[in-house]
This record gives sequence, structure tokens and C-alpha cells, in this order.
Amino acid sequence: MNIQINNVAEFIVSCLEEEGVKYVFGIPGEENIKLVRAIDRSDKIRFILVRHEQAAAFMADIYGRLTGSAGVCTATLGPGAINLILGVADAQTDSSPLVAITAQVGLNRIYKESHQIVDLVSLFKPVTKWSDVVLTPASVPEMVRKAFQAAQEERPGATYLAIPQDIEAMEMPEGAIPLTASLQHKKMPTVQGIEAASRLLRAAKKPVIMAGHGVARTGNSNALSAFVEQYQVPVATTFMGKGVLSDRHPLAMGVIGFMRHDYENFAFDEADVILSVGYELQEFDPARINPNADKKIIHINTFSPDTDKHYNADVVLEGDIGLSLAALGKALGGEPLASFSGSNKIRSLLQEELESGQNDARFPLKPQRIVADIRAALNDDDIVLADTGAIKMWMARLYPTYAPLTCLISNGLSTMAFSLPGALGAKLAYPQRNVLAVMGDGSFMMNSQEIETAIRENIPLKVLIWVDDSYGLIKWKMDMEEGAHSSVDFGNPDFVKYAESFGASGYYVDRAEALLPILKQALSEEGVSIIACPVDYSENMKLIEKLGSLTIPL
Ligand SMILES: Cc1ncc(C[n+]2csc(CCOP(=O)(O)OP(=O)(O)O)c2C)c(N)n1
Repeated sequence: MNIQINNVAEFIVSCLEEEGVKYVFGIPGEENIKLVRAIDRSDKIRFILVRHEQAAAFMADIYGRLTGSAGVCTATLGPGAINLILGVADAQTDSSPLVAITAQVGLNRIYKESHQIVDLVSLFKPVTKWSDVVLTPASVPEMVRKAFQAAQEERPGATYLAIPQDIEAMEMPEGAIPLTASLQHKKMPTVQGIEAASRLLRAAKKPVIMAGHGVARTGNSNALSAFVEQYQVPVATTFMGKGVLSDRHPLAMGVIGFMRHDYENFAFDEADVILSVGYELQEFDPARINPNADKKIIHINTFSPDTDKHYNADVVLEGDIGLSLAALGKALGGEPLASFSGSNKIRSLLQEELESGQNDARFPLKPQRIVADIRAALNDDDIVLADTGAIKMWMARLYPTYAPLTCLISNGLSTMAFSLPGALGAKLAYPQRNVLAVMGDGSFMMNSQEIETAIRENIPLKVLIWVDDSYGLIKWKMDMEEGAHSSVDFGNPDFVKYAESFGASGYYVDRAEALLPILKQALSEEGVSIIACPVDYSENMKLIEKLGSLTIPL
């Protein structure tokens, strides 16, 4: 740190530096001025000033999800802290490491009714792994370390630290130094567990693998691919697990967890044993793959699952995912497992859907065409953030994904509007890759103010808006459940003029063939680019009808 440490705020910054923090996202307020000023004087940490604290939390959320190092966001007390909550909860429910630090009223008035006071520790508790307030300068080295340790260790999540205004300005005790992280060792599953899992898999007639977020998060997609290659078991991923087995692999069956019975479900209907790797119950309801609670389940993850009737695992292998797969692979002896050929059929059904969309020249554009063009515009390891809405359903189902953590969604919480700020966090994590936020017009208007942040901070934000003048997913659900819809339609600004008013490039897709060239142009140019693309969501109900009438014995 290139500043002198005189007070708690400056010491906290030296702790953040020790943790390897590169960015802090936030908005200053009267009560955290010293912290923000100290960050500004650090030569290792860049303060990214945002326009809404919610966006700061989403930036930290996605930065943490991609890097495994906690994203850090900060705000003032009361309203600023409360505005952080949605992104903090999103990180927690998607197992992203995040540390939120806010101001709090001073200890001189924290015990009584006073201006802007809210019990922030209690407010953050249900959406974090750990939430506390600093009561004395001497506790700061331990409390900051604890916030990072708890956020980053498996299962990762969010933590919260409140710094009272008077504490922030206090002197640190002489000789205080930041604590360093201790070396963490990977945990092995038990030998008995491995043997039981091996027996179950050898006895299986139709085993299937379900790969979840844990595989991506812990960097174990190679270990999974090696296992799949050796034992020839078809794999469906969760939305969060997209890309852990490349969709080019002949055993990749696509994504499981869609709201209706999708192609992949047929493989699960037939399966007798599910090898579940890195799946978290928060990803989707296991009743979708095990409605009668009669499948044998082997659970591999860094933590044991919560109790669920439809996910009552027969064997739980708790430990490092890569080590577990390697140990299981060894115990199985090397001969491929019994398999069924369903994955090819499922793959060709998905491929057909995408290809027919790709060649559909109608306007407004079919969702399938937009998905195909996004794929065509991006490289294998480029990152797309698919926001919550009907758009997420189309992207999750159809977007072929070739590498882990390259198609990001908000899953546990499924919040709208994370993708635009999230794209800024992603670009800071991977400046060399293209990053594209794909969002509905409803979500875009919830956090579009961060276009200004992107321009000011010189972060090349790229956004594709699917325009339907409506909260499309809710309209879709109302039509499905009620046969009609209401209170879902709205008007929009002229998105091109809107983008230009910030100093960004604005594009409007006025025919189907225009989308791909515009996407390529936007991705290749410097600066911020916003693309508005009208979408034909009459496809939503057609998809449901099609899936509802599907009967494809594998
Ligand atoms: C913050 C938040 N508010 C409300 C919802 C409920 N919700 C889920 S999707 C959706 C509509 C999204 O509309 P839009 O962003 O335009 O995308 P589309 O569905 O049209 O693709 C709503 C209101 C939510 N998930 N998150």
C-alpha cells in the first residue's frame, strides 16, 4: 500500500490488498468516505464508481463467480446498504464468492433510535454465509480475513461486514497487520463411499450423468470429460453447468431443468441411476428428473445435499469433485458402463431446432434465430450473460456452450437485470474475451444507468436487447396458466437514441439478416454498444405445445 496507515479505513484497504482484491464496486456516502478515499489512494485496487448499489453487487457477484476470488462491493449505511441486497442475495444463491462492506452509524448511537439507522447485520444475515459489525479496531484483521475465507471456501457465497462511522476513523492498535490466507487442502471422499458408488454404477442398466454448477465453479470440467470419455455415460448439465462438457461432445445431451418436459427429460425418465456431479438443489427442483423418487442417486459435490424427497441420494461422496471422479474412475476399473444411445437423438433434435431458426428470415426475429446468431458471433470462450425472462429459457435450452462459465445466468434467485452490470464484472475479470449481455427490454430498463459507468470507466460493454415491449416470461406464464394476460405490456424509449445520449453506439435490427453483421460490428468496435432486436415471442407458446406433445422413446 502506498499510503500511510493511520486509521481503520486505511488498514481495511491494506487487508483488501492482502486478499488480492483488484476492484471495489460501489457508491460513497457520508459515512464511508474514509474507506473510499483510502481505496482511491491504493495503487493495487481500482474503485469502480457505479450509478446504483444493486449494480455494484451484481458486478462483484459475476466477478467472483468467474474468478473464484470474492468480488467486493461497498456502500454507505441505510439506503445504500439496502440497495446492495439483491446482488448480495444473488451471489449467495448462486454460490458466488462476494464480500459486501458498508458503513453503519457510529457506536456512539448504534444502540438507540437515530437518523438512517437500520439493523443491517440482521438484514444481511439471511442472504449471506456470515454477517457482522466491527466493534473495535483490534478485530479488523480477523474480521476481514473471515469475510473472505467464508465467502471463498466451498460452498462459496456472500458475506457482509458493517463498519461503524466512528470505528472507520479510529486508529489501529500498534503492530496490527493483515492476516494472510491459510493453505486449503482438497478433501477426499471416503473409500466406502467410492466402493458403494462403483457397485451402484456397475449394476446400472441405464446410468446418466447430471453435471451442475459445482463442476464449473471448481474447475473440474476436464475431470468430468475424462470420466465421460472413459465410461461413455450421456451427460445433461444444469443451466449453471452449461459447457462443463462441450456441446460438441457426442455424449452431451444439453440442459436439464427447463420448465416443461424437454428432450433431455426422456433420458432421465429411462435412467435407473443418476450420477449427479456438482449439482446444487437450488439450481432446479429435482422432482423434474425424479418425479416418483425411485431413481438411485450418487451425489458428488464439495458438500452434502439438503434433504429432499426427490433427491434422497443413495451414496453421498462429499469432497473435491476432481478427486472424487478420479477415485470413482479407478474403482470402476476402466470398462465402459452400460449405456443407451439416447444422446444422439436428443442432440439432433436440438440441432434441428437451432438450424431451422438460423435460416428463418421472418421479422420480428424468432428466438431461435437470435440464439443461433449470438453463437455465430462469439468465440468458444467468449462470455454471454443471459438475463432472466423468456430470453433465459431460449438461451439456456438452445445456446450451444463449449466451455464452462461462458453462458452465465442468475439461477438460484433468477433475478432480472443482473446481466448488464454483470457484464462489466465479467469484462474486468476477462478483458481479452468478448462479453455480451443478452437481456429483455424489461431487464434492460432496470439497470441501463450503468451504461454511463461503462463509458466513464472505459469498459467495453456490449448489450443485445430482445424487444417485445413486455415482461415476456410473465406474459407467457399467464397465457399458459390463465389463457390470457394483463399488466405485462409497456412502452420503450428509442433505444438507439437512448444509447447515443450516453455516448454509446446504438443499433436497431430492422430485418433478420441484419442481426449477425451488427453483432460482429458491435463486438469488434471499441467502446459501448447497445443493440435493440425485436423478437417474436409467439414462439413461446408454440414451444410449450411442442414439448407437451413430445413422445420420443430413446
Ligand atoms: C427483480 C425481479 N423482478 C421481477 C421478476 C419476475 N420476472 C421474471 S421474468 C420477468 C419478465 C422479464 O421481462 P424482460 O426482461 O423484458 O424479458 P422477457 O421475458 O421479455 O424475455 C419478470 C417480471 C424477477 N425475476 N426479478
